[in-house]
Amino acid sequence: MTDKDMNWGKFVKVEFEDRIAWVILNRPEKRNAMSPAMNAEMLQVVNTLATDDRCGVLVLTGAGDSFAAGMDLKEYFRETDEAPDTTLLNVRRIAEEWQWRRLRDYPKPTIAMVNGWCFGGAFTPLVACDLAIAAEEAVLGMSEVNWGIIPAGNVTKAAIEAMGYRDALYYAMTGENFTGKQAAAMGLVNEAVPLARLRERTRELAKILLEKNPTVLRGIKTAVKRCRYMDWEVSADYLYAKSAESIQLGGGVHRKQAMKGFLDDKTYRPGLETFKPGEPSD
Ligand code: ACO
Ligand code: V55
Repeated sequence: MTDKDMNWGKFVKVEFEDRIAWVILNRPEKRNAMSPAMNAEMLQVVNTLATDDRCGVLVLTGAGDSFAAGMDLKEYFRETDEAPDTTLLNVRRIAEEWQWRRLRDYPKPTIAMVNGWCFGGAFTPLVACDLAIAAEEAVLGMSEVNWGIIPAGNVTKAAIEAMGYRDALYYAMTGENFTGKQAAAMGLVNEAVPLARLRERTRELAKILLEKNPTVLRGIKTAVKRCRYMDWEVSADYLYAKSAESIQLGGGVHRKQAMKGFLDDKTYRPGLETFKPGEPSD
């Protein structure tokens, strides 16, 4: 840990490496089970990094051998069972605020790095991240059925968003575990690599994203998430408007430079290389 790294409290660690922010659920002795205290810290972290220049890409992962073993069954569930409903609602609100509401619309690219155990409630932030890479050896499962509960906290929504209909029903209904390798085959994560290569591959992907125009990237990921639930007519209009917005927000300079580099100077082929800020010069 360098002096630039941050401890946000007791249960979350953030390490900055170039412009990658490694956000680490850090409660390994409890398999990173998400307690109300951890959720409160995570909400702070997610909010802070959204406008912190040290974060160009956010990677969400877990300390030790777990990504996260779901919600904390003691502190998040049992200890709030008898709480007033306003307290319960507040505890839930804080969890969902970071786990999907903010993360799904995050202004920067996000990658979930599934390093190990990933159960129940952990599916929500996993799917809320734009991209996901798992260790082949990781073990995932919607274990709610084994607890006698329906996957809530938007776990069911997350599952059907990223898994096929049959797989979502199969794994939600059986509670059967599956590996990171299977998760990749199902499309729940983009790819799976051996655990020994996980960090290296995630870093490589983060660096690809860091080379892109951040304004344009923000427009692109938002467009994908919004268009998914629109019809073709609305989507076409939305994308024209979004495209104009992106050009106005700064993407226009890049576009101009790329056109000049390709059409006039013959120095740039966007089909074969990525944009480097300031290149090609005009
Ligand atoms: N909530 C609270 N505590 C947990 C959780 C959890 N979700 N997961 C693990 N822990 C705690 C254990 O109680 C234990 O605490 P202790 O050391 O104080 O006794 C500690 O973490 C270590 O757990 P073990 O079970 O001993 O660890 P092991 O490596 O053998 O197994 C595994 C790991 C498979 C993840 C196991 O802990 C497990 O099954 N956890 C529950 C997974 C789950 O079903 N999560 C909830 C899904 S439902 C939902 O999220 C809504
Ligand atoms: C679950 C998860 C939650 C929650 C209630 O089924 C239930 C899991 C992710 O948060 O608030």
